[in-house]
Order: sequence, then structure tokens, then C-alpha cells
Amino acid sequence: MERVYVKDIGGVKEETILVKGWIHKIYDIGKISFLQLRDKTGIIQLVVDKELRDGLRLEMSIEAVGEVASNEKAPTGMEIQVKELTILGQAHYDVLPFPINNGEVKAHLETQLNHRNISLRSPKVRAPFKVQEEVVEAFRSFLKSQNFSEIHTPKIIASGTEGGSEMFTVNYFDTRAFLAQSPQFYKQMMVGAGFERVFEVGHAYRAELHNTWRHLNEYVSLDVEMGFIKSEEDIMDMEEAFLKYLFQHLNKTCQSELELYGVVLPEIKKIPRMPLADAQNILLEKYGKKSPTGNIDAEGEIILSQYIKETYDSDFVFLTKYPVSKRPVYTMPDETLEGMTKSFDLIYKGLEITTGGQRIHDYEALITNMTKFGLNPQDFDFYVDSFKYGMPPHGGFAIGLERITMKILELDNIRQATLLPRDLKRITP
Ligand code: AMO
Repeated sequence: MERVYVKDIGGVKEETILVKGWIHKIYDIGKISFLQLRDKTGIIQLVVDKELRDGLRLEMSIEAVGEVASNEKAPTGMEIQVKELTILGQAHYDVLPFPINNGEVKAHLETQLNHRNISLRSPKVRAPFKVQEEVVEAFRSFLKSQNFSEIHTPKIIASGTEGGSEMFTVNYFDTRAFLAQSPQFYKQMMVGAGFERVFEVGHAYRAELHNTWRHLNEYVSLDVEMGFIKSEEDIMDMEEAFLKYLFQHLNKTCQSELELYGVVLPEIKKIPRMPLADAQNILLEKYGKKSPTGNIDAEGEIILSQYIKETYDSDFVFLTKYPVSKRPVYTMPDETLEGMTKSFDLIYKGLEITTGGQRIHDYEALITNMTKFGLNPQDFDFYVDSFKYGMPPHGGFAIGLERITMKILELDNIRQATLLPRDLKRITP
């Protein structure tokens, strides 16, 4: 936030500049002081004399008017010789919870999360959220260019979509409702309702009973669903095209944030697609690592990613052909491979960031599958009903926003990519 005033004093033009921000650092040297002023765009050095310096403390918000001068020693090669200074926001603390003006914030992550308004003032702590903003921006612009419509579906719902017991219950007047684990049923319904191709950026809720580096109880789900597909390959093609677009977009819009984390985003080439069973065999035969039935665990994802990097020079791998028993009821069985589905996961640098696949679109087949899964189709009548009216072959995927941000910047913990995390132990701030 900078404005330049040109004052005309007796025919001589004097240029002054107005800046507003927070006091990042103060160095007192004799009668003058150097202040580093921080705003959203960066840091600039101010030079103030003693009268203006008195009463100033770190993190106060101020505005200052002065003349611009060059100074090789200043962080940006220039500084402002301050003539007027006004305190806009007073400091009301004894000591700051932790220093934020030394590049890295060294405080424990939990302490940083307890004081989120302070930790986020550090440019490095805030950088993941610029990347996240641009991930969402790219998701929207790419999908709109592919003729997808943005939708917003309810988060208070009557029944689960993903199986399992990870649901939060809500008192909904005199009945019990749930928080949506995913917009799964609604995005499928909207494809059938005539939108053909839809996407949603919305919160998803999982009552996971474990606190890990990669799980949240509330996360942002980037959901896609598209109709008139031939197979799950079309879905993987669409996600792959998006990721290529995304990396180009981030290289254009987030250069300084990527540099802060020492990350270089390579051009994405063809992403390998590997049946889950092959991945499990590689883990067992090459690394002696056993996998759980119908899946690979967190450690397996890390080892497999190293193998994929060495063998295919790719940070990504699509794992395909998951067994029916491990996938939700809506997943399309694979007619070419007994007991398997037309679904996939996408692993990126050792972490699952996506699940997707083709869905069952035939009404009779869906009813049969629900019964096989021990579900009563009548409990899902609003969903099942959509399949009576010519539901086209369709499929989709969902990317966890915090997970992809975390992996792009190679952060250690998903909470570093979450503004205000909700986890097993945290419901504030
Ligand atoms: P799934 O349950 O695998 O699939 O979730 C999709 C993606 O969402 C992210 N994710 C999470 N991120 C943080 N914390 C969590 N607790 C968490 N749970 C999931 C992950 C994951 O890959 N309906 C399907 C998607 C589809 O088939 O379209 C679904 O929700 O990045």
C-alpha cells in the first residue's frame, strides 16, 4: 500500500511517499533508528529520528510519510526518510508470544497455531496460503475452460457417502443429521440433472479418531464430476491435464513463495498408471514391505513414491484397480478384472492426494450393489432416484486442498497448510 504525493513548494517539486504496515524490526543506532515496515507485499526500511521513534514497539501498525532514498544496505536497496509517523494500531502485550522477524518462526507448531494471528504475520508462515489461493484459482479457471459448472451443495446431510463411521452428527431440530464427508452423491446427481460437468470447492468433515501429520477433521475438498465418459481413464486424463496447468500457473503466480521454500516445480510429463497389485508386489519384492489387503499404508506410499521417482522420474503415480471390498458402494466394478473396481488413487511425493474413479450409473446395478453392501436403498432414495432417468456413464475425483498444498511446498505437517486447523484436540482459534 504505497502512494506518492508530489508537493509543489515554491515551484520545486518534492516527492514523498505514504506507507502503511506493521513494525517488523527496530534497530536503534544513536539518534536515529531503522524500522523495517512490513505489509502484504513485503518489507521496506524506514529511517526515523528519536522523537518519532519514541513509543514505537514491534508489530504496532503505523503509517509513515517520507522521502525515498537509495541505500545499498537496506533490504530492498532503498529506504524512506520519515517526516511524519502516526500509530494506527497500538500494541497491548508484555512480550510477543514468539519472535516472527527472523525468517524462520522457531516456535513449536502447536504454539504457532495457538497464536495464529501472530504466526501468520511471518511472510514464510503465510506463503502456503498464497499457494493455496492460487491452487483454487487454477482449479476454477482450468475446469471452467473445460466447460465445467461450479456448484455448491449442502454440508448438513441426512446420510453418509463414503462408508465407515467417520461422521460428525448434528442436532437438526428434532432429528439427527451429519456433516458431509464429501459432496459425492450431490455431485453425481448434478451431472445427471443436466449440468454434465461440475466442480465444487467446499469443506468436508471427517471424524477421524487419530491426530496425524496428514489428517484433519475439517478440510477443503476440490471435487470434480463429469458425465458421458468412456472409462476412469478419462477422469485420470482430466486430473493430469489440470495438474500440468496448475504447475504452470504456480510457476507464474507464486515464484517468491516457492523460492521461500526452495521448491522448483518441474514440468509434469505423463503420470504413470499402475495397478494397485503391481505396486504391492514392488513393495514386497524390492523393499520387503507388506501391504494391508487392498491398499498400501502411509509408509508404503512414501517408499513407492521413491521407486516411481527413480524409475519414471515422476513425483506422481496413479494407482488403479482397487478391490470392490475397499471402495464405497457407488464405485463401478471392473468387468475385465474379477473383484476389482474402475477407481484410482493419486499419490504425490509419498502422500495420497486424490481418490477418483468411474461410478455405477445403472439403476438396477446400483440397487444390487447397495444390497450387497448391506445398505437399504430406501435410506438413500433421493440419490437412487436420480438413476431412474437416464443417468449417463460418469465419474470424478477429489483432491484434498491442504494435502496438495503441503506436498507442493514440502511441508512436514498438514496444519502448516491449514489457516485454522480442526483436529482431534483443536477447535480454537
Ligand atoms: P476420499 O475419502 O479418498 O475420497 O477423499 C478424497 C481426498 O480428500 C483428502 N482427504 C483428507 N484430507 C485431510 N484430512 C482428511 N481427514 C482427509 N480425508 C480425505 C485426501 C483424499 O485423497 N468421494 C471421494 C472422491 C471421489 O471419488 O470423487 C472421496 O471423498 O486428499
